[in-house]
Amino acid sequence: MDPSSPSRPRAPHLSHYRWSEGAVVYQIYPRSFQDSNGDGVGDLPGITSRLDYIKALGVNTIWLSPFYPSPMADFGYDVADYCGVDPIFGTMADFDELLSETHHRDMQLIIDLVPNHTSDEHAWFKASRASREGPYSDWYVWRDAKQDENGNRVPPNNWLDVLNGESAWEWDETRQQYYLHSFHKRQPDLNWSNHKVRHAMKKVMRFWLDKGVDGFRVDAVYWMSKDPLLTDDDPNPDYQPGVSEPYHALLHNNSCGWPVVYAYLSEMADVLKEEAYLDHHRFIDRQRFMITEAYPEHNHPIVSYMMFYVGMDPRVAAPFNFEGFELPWQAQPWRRFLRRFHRALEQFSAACVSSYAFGNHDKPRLASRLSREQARAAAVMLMTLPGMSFIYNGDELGMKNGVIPPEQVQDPSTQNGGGRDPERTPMLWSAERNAGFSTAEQTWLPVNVGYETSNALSQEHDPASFLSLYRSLGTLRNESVALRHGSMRVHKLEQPEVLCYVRAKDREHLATVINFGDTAVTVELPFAVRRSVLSTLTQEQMATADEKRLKLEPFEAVICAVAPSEQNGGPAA
Ligand SMILES: [Ca+2]
Repeated sequence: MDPSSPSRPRAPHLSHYRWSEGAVVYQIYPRSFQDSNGDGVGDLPGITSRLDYIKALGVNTIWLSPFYPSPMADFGYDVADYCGVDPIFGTMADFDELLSETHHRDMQLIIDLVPNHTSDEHAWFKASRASREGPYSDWYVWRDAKQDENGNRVPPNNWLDVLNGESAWEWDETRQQYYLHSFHKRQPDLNWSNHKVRHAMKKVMRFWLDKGVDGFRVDAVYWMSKDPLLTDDDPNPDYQPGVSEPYHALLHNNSCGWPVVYAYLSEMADVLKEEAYLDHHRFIDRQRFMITEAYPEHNHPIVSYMMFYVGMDPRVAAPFNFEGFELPWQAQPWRRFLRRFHRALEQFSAACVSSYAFGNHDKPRLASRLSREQARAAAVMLMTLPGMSFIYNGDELGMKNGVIPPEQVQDPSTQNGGGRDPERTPMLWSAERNAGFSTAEQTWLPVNVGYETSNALSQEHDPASFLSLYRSLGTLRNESVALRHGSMRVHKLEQPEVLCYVRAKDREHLATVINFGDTAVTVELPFAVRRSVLSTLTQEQMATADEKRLKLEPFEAVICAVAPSEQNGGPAA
């Protein structure tokens, strides 16, 4: 493929579905995926060299975490140039090659957009801190100092930074003012109430859309909008000093999440619908899409998620759903959530695309949060729920948190009991040096122990491995119109520890049944089982179908084809 030509025009598909519906999305943390030049850090050519592996998982969309020029104070989430490639990851030609090769394999590529803040090395911030008068003076959140009773300089209010729970304000000697940083002090917050900032960010979106990217994952959106009067946050009555993270001393009711954020986001989403990006509008499966990162408000998660549809066209945007991290691994809370959430989406619009994730670069590994059997059942749930299913790189191998010696800690965040390095360790490709990730003497984070016996290569040939399970699930999801585009109906069974839901489209009805309990159980389903399709246990132990009765081993998850009935959204058999 010629990397200099925009790679977007591809053989048009005659599908009337959008690619986002039922997508299998694979999140790549570029630093840790594949190093191609032996410097111990993953890079874009490394990713390109692994595209066939990704495709074989049944993935149809890749999400790349940031690869932009950055001083790496927060490993790329501190962007110094939104329209470039950091030399550590390669060149723009490497990006073009990756995009082109991704499209060549009929996969989409979405990229991380970090709109809330830039690096302190971004040209906008350099200009903004240089003068209170210049054209960029109001692009960031600047305020004069306050004075305490002794006349000492103090920050404008009590807001805290997310990464360390210290003051979110940093004094700047040049401007003789404080600037706001909701995250690291080297990540100053952009002033989104300035329309020039919004205009500039939409230009960034067009730069990448013109190259042919299929959409964006939008980072940390809650912080884009805060109280313009900068009122103090309220104290958190549940805060336990010395036990809770310092950031949770306050409720953050004014420092983030003001409703104007939904107007900003719908303004961004409108870019995806501009004429230039609907060039294949006859084929809606080419529609660009963006997904926003925001963890829900604890007491009302469904309200939290639905707020993102205010003023939003659900054909081009959706909020991330983080219940895969928020909910305990129990049948009852999941049953309740799934029933209520999908009813709310259906009522809003048939065009809504939900999204599920059980792992990402900010949260402890799935296989460390749960047991091996539970993590396999979670994989079945992830890949049979509606909407977009996000797999974090390495979770398909059952990778666990790495152990980071104190002298090798990289993450600037001290939250979550010592930072996010454990979930960011290098991919385990093979039994070779550094697990095949890199030929360097030392990799940027240490490689997990045990890779000699369990890695992508060894798991490929083991039918009981995580990789084999994920590949089967990916293939199943791609081949199943019910899993990709079907309705969702949650059933309540006699056994409270068993979750059951049916995805149905046309004549295809697939039930997912998960035993959350640690004892074997026989359940009576409200419909007849036709055949078992997949189980988290090996073939020999597979649940046996017996009309409406199904036997499940402890922690087993099964998928089975069932007879259409009124109960599961189909015509009575
Ligand atoms: Ca490298």
